[in-house]
Amino acid sequence: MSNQVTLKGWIERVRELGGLKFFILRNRDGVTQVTLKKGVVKDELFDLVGQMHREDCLIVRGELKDAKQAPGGKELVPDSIEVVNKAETPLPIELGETNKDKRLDYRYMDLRDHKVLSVFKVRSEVLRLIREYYANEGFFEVQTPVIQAAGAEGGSELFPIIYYGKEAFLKQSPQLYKQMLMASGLDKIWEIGNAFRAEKFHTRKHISEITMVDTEMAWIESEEDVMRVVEGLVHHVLKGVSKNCKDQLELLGATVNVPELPFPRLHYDEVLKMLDKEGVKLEWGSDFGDAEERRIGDLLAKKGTELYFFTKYPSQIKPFYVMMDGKYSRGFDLDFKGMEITSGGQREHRLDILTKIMKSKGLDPHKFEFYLNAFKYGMPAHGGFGLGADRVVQQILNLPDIKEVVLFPRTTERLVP
Ligand code: AMO
Repeated sequence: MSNQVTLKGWIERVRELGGLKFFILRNRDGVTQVTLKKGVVKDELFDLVGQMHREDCLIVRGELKDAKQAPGGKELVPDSIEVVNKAETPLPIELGETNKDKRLDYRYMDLRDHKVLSVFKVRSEVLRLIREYYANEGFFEVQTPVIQAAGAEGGSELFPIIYYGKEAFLKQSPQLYKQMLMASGLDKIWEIGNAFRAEKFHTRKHISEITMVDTEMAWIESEEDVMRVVEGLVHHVLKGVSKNCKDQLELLGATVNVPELPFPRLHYDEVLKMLDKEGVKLEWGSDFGDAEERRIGDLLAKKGTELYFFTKYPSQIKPFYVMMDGKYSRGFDLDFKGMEITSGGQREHRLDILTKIMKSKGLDPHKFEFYLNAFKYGMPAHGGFGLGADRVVQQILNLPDIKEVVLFPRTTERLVP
């Protein structure tokens, strides 16, 4: 039975052996060998191969036949070849280029490397699974403004813009808006969007434009209710990736371990003790830095634990909107293999206390009137979290740099392309 196919893709390699010519065509699914034997295919097609260069893009129609010696055990014998567009020579980068900056400068070429493409196939599946989870659990998807009048996560990390002659800022997080919605009846919401952080760090896990997944839910009893959603979401994602991305994981040499539920909860004080035993002295009230996070990650990895919450953070290091019970807060973080991927908690919903905490943290409540007003007319107890989608993908694939999972990363050095 004839097996007529149409393949659209780029030339990876051309080879000529006298009366036999081959080229390898690459597309989103893999590579296919196209074989042209003089006398079997039309002369004009045979001659065309001599003018072909790597990365020209073509549409090839013909018969797909079994061929033991060809990659994937099949070869295409063409009836027609349409040259859609030719590639200039020399190429700006080679497949598998190792200079990261150059790769990012020519990202569209870099992505033709199937290993790089696989990272973004996994990323796409992670985001699809996130959507699926929220739909299954009855959350409303919302969009909050990117142009905002105030930030919620501390003033230093904002990107100012000029908005009709006034100063405004790019969204640092949907925090204030998702909380205001808790007074609305949209009582379980989620959002995916870009958030902007003017962070001048050069680390494995910081970029200036991130993809954030945010959740907020009303009528909760405590931060436990929120943590159950976080772990349910991350579990759903890892289970789905391990099932649906087998080829990509194999190509990238990554193994996904589906975690058991519930994830361990480690009290902040307990983490300090674990670090102390390791000879790492941290004063009560300090936040964990990258070194401490990695240390804890290594300790837990020995027990086969890759995902774990840090709970009961000191009130002094959590933002104003987190509910405080004296010196401990109801804020938590979720770490994945030694890296924070989420922070969240129960929020303070009592206006008088919230205003007091804001003042004690040096914030001017008048600047947040639009937000505080929402607490005057029946604001239920609520909580939520923000999950860095880029870091989730990075840790699933064990990649050393977050820029590997972002198509066009924004950093202090990168604005183009
Ligand atoms: P936070 O500021 O901790 O919390 O951000 C939440 C998650 O977003 C990711 N993230 C980043 N990823 C890469 N580069 C960055 N510069 C960066 N900054 C943050 C991390 C982090 O855990 N409003 C709160 C969340 C909440 O309480 O609902 C917030 O934004 O994975």
